[in-house]
Amino acid sequence: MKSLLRVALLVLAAAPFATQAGQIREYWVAAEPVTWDYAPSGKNLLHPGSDMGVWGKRLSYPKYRYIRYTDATYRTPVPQPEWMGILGPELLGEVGDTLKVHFRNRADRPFSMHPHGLRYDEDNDGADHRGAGAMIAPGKSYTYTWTLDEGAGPGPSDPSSIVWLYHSHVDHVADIYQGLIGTIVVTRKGMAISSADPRPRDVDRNFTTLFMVFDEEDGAEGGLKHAMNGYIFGNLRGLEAVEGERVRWHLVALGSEVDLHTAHWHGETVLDHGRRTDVIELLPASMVSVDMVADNPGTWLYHCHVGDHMTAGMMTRWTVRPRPQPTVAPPGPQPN
Ligand SMILES: [Cu+2]
Repeated sequence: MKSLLRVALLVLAAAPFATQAGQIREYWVAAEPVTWDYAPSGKNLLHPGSDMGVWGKRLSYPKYRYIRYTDATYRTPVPQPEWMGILGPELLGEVGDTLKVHFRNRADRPFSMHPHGLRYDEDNDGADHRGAGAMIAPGKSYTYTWTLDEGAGPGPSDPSSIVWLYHSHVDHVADIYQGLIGTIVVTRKGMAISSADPRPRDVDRNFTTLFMVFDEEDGAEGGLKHAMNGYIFGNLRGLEAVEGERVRWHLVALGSEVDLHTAHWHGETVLDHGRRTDVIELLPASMVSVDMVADNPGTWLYHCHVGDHMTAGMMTRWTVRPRPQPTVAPPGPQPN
């Protein structure tokens, strides 16, 4: 009897591990030098008759980006949707999962990966010049282990997934202006599509936009690139939904005291934690997830509503395509 009780207690003790153990999700990410172009079309796509003012005088700059690869060979990059622009890969998981991020520094200066919101120990903070992951030298690699515990997941009044920033944290300010920025999306436990696909099942599409003024020329006005995902004057493209889709928008910002942004959608409204609005306020390191039902077909402005940010090109357009109509057979003679 005593041994039976002991077995029962052991089973009870083991049960939480069986149900709470999530997936281990591996990502291979390299920091690499790139040349970034803030307006690949070379044009002001908002006002085709106008130029881009002082901000258009120079458009390409050397930067760094986080690039995701398929595996440990770091040979095959994983393609990203056009709208992601300068953002690094979106790292996904469900509460209970663990992210193993194999970081390789292919740049010429030390960089790191520091995640907001996730659970980590000092070696995996990727910051503060302390711990094994704080400063990865050029040519070196480090595997970050980050846990998606309850504290990393959506709170009671959050939607079914929330966004966190990650960025390099060696030279705190410069690393971010250099372009080493990405996001993590954590889905509430039980809301993932499947164990293989941690995206939330109550959403049809998600977009992430970073509002940030990149300082390319030590504060000179023409070098202050008022960018959405690294693009100015309508050059952020590919934000396209289909009529009727449930769209989740993740909004993030970084930068300095000029980085107070008011993201504004034309054509639709969003639900922000129970509040209905069409403007979301952002400050440096803000992270906000809001929901929209895209039910108004058209091509609409999506921009920062701060006056001098609009002047500097912090604007683009997004599209809701009409839902394809079911085809109806033409009237004709009925078969006998
Ligand atoms: Cu702004």
